[in-house]
Amino acid sequence: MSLIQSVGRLRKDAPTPLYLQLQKGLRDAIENRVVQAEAAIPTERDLAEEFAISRITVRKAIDGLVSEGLLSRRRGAGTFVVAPRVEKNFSRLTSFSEDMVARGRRPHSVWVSKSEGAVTPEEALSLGLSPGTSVYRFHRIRYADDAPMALEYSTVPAYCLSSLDAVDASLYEALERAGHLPVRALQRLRAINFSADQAEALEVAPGDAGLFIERRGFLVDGRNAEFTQSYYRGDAYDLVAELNTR
Ligand code: 16G
Repeated sequence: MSLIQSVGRLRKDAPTPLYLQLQKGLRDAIENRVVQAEAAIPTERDLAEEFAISRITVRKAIDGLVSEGLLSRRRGAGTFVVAPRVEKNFSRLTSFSEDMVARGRRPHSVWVSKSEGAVTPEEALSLGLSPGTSVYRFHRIRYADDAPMALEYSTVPAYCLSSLDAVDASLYEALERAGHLPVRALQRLRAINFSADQAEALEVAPGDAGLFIERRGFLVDGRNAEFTQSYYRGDAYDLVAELNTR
């Protein structure tokens, strides 16, 4: 079904103003995913023609949806459906794949590199490993549906996985299969601005805001299971947590 079909007919004799009728039709279509996130909606001129209403009425309807955060106008390019933010629970130890599935999004990754080697001095310190220990390194761009969400660099001690190729779609699934899923983690977060390379991979503008999250995961016996640095798109996440006084 097209967006226009989904909105249906506007009723000129109804007590509800036309712009509100159009706004509701568009809002319903976006919420029911008749138009996909990041897709362009028809131009104001086309909508006005299609519904036989003035462009001012169309603009008023769209203005409301822009201030609700459902649509965004990009100068010279048109009006687009804003991808909903992913709520990430900051008090639970979950994986990217789990977070996306929980939000009804389809996780997938593009591999930038996979490698195996002896720890570097930095990795030895961040993972608490002796020099010479073997590690696997995974660098991925992580997507929700077709939208890039994060850049991720994970280092995992080789004792946690059977081989470098054990990791396919999800690192945590591979760790779980190997009996080495982290059960506890330390995490820190800070705000960053993306460099030109990072911005290109994440399809945002250089200098746009992002979240840098570092996680160090531990096994039940206290050994290290991962050290991961993630660069999340700032416009894609809401971090939520349940807090108790004690
Ligand atoms: C999350 C974790 C990351 C972990 C990854 C595994 C945060 C801040 N980081 O991105 O540490 O390596 O999930 O995801 O949540 P996967 O199992 O989908 O590969």
